[in-house]
Amino acid sequence: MALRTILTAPDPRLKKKAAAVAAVDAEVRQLMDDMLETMYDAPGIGLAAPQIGELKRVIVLDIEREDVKTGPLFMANPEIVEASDEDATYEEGCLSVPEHYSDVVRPARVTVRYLDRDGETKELACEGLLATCVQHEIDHLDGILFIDHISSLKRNMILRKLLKARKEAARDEAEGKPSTRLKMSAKESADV
Ligand code: GNR
Ligand code: NI
Repeated sequence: MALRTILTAPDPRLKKKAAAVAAVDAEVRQLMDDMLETMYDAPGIGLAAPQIGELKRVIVLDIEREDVKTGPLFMANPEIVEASDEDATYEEGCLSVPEHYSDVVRPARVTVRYLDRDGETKELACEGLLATCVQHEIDHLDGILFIDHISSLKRNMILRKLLKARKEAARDEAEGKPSTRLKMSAKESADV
C-alpha cells in the first residue's frame, strides 16, 4: 500500500471526466487500497481516484458513524440508478477544497450500482451522509466539485483563497518554514 498526494483545486485534473475501468484487476485493486490508505490518513470519509491524479472511475468510502457501520466500500464504475424526489442539505467539505465548507442540496436517497473489490456487480441503497458522500464522489469522476453546486460568487471567493494559500505555502517552503496547513480532524470530516 502507498500514500498518495491529494490534489487541491484549482487543478485541471480535478475538472476532467474519468474513464470507466475495463475490469477490477490487480492494478485497480492496488489503486483502491492506496486510495483507502490515503483517505484514512487525510482523514476523510470518501475519496475519488481523480483526487490523486488517476482519471479512472474508482471511489472508496468509509462513513464511520455509530448508527451506520458500513466499513470500507470500494466501487468501480459507480452509477446512480435511482434517486429520491426528496432532497437533503448537508454541509460538505472536500479534501481537494481544504478548509472550506458549504451547504449542498442533493437527492436524499440514491441507489448506486457498481463493481466491488472482487469485480462483482452490486447495488446499494444509500441515505443520510452515505447518500451525500456517494454523490459527492461520483461528481469527482465527472470533474465536478461541491463548489460547483454553490453560487459562483462563493465559489470564486473559495478558489481565490485556495490559490492564495497555495502561494503562501510555496513561499513558506522556499523560506524553509514548516507547513502551517491544517488537516480536517476525523470528527470534523464525519460531521460536516
Ligand atoms: O471527508 C469528506 N467529508 C465529507 C463531508 C460531507 C460531504 C462530503 C464529504 S467527502 C470528503 C472527502 C472528499 O473530499 N471526498 O471526495
Ligand atoms: Ni471531495
